[in-house]
Amino acid sequence: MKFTRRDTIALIGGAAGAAALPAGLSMAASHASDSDDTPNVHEVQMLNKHPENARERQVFYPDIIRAKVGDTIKFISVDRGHNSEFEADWSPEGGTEWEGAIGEDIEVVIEVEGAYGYKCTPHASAGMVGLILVGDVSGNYEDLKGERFRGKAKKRFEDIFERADALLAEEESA
Ligand SMILES: [Cu+2]
Repeated sequence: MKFTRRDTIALIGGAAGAAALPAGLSMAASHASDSDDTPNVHEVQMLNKHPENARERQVFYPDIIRAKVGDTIKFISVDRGHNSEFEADWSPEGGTEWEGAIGEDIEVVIEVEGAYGYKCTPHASAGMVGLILVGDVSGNYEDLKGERFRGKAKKRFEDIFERADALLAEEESA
């Protein structure tokens, strides 16, 4: 098999790009379409393995969603055995609540702005958690970051918050 120089560059670019992709980068795509008032649908896959890092097991992908009030989050049961459930302690006061059954696809319309940490009920302490940032998150984002998370959720959230901080800082400077 012969590669042209262009093919090679494309391959290298693709591989390097994939390796450098932080979890949840696809949020950039959903975020880009958020500039108007039309409600958007954001898809989150429930997976046994992270698509770009097989060492990361039990994941929501992407694990950060940037949304606005009225947007729909669609949790897709790609691999069996997972669900998505809101967590009152990780949500804004009076925030939208949801609880999917194990193995069920669910659609959630977020009606209250703020930062929402959420979990897969059986795998929360295994680190299967995610973050949805809806509208202005200044009301509870810092509180959420100060929560005490259990097991592997602690490390996952640290990583998630690092990327979310960068995303919010970027928005502020835009
Ligand atoms: Cu799970």
